Amino acid sequence: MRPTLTVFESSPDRGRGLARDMRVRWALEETAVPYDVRLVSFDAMKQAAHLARNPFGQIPAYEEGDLVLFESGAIVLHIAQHHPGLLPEDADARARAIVWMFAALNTVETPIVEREAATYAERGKAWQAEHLAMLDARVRVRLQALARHLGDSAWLDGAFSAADVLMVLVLRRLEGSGLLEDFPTLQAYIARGQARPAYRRAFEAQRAAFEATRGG
Ligand SMILES: N[C@@H](CCC(=O)N[C@@H](CS)C(=O)NCC(=O)O)C(=O)O
Repeated sequence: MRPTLTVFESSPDRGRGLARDMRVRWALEETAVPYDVRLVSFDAMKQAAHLARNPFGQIPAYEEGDLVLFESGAIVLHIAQHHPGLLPEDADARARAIVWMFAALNTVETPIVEREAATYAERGKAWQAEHLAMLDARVRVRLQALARHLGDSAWLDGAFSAADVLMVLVLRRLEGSGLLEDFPTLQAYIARGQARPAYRRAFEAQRAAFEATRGG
C-alpha cells in the first residue's frame, strides 16, 4: 500500500530540510518505498481533517491504508520495522538501534529544541544571553557524550540504521548555532549522512516541494 506523507505546504525553514517530514522522507528513500505527498497550510493543520491525522495539528502525518500515524520517530520506526534496510536483523542489535532512536529524540533533541525556542521566544529579554549560555552548556554536554560514543565509528551502532536518520537530522538543527564547530567528529558524522544518495533524494524532494509552492 503506497503511503501518503502530509507535510508543510510552505515550510518555514524554506526548504532547508529541517522540518520533521525530512526524517520520514529519508527513511522512505533508504527503504525504496515510493510515497505520495499531501501539502497542508498552517490553517489547514489546525482543522478537523488534519487533526484526525495528527491530534497536535502538526506535521508530519503518515497514512498507509487505514493506518494513520504521527510522531516522526514512530513513523520512521514503523517504516524500519516493515522494510529491510534500517534496522539490524539480530535482535540485540535491533534493540540497541531502537535505543539510539529514543536517544536522538529524547536525550539529544530535547535540549536542542529548548535552546532553539529560546533564541526566538526570548528575543529582546534582558536575561536572554544568560539563559542561552546555560542552554548552550546543556547541549554541549550531550554533544560531548555523543562525539565520545561515536569515536572513529561511522554510525551510532554498527551498520547505518534508522537511529542515524534521526540523529543526523536532530544534529542538523544546530546549524548556524556555532555549537557543532567544536565537534569535528559530529560534523563528519552529519556529512556522512548527507552524502547518502537516499538523503540527497529526500532533501531534493522536500526542497522541490518548497520551491513549487513558493513559485505558485
Ligand atoms: N514530536 C513531533 C514534533 C512535530 C513538530 O514539531 N512539527 C512541526 C514541524 S517540524 C510543526 O508541525 N510545527 C507547526 C506547529 O506546531 O503548529 C514529531 O517528531 O513529529
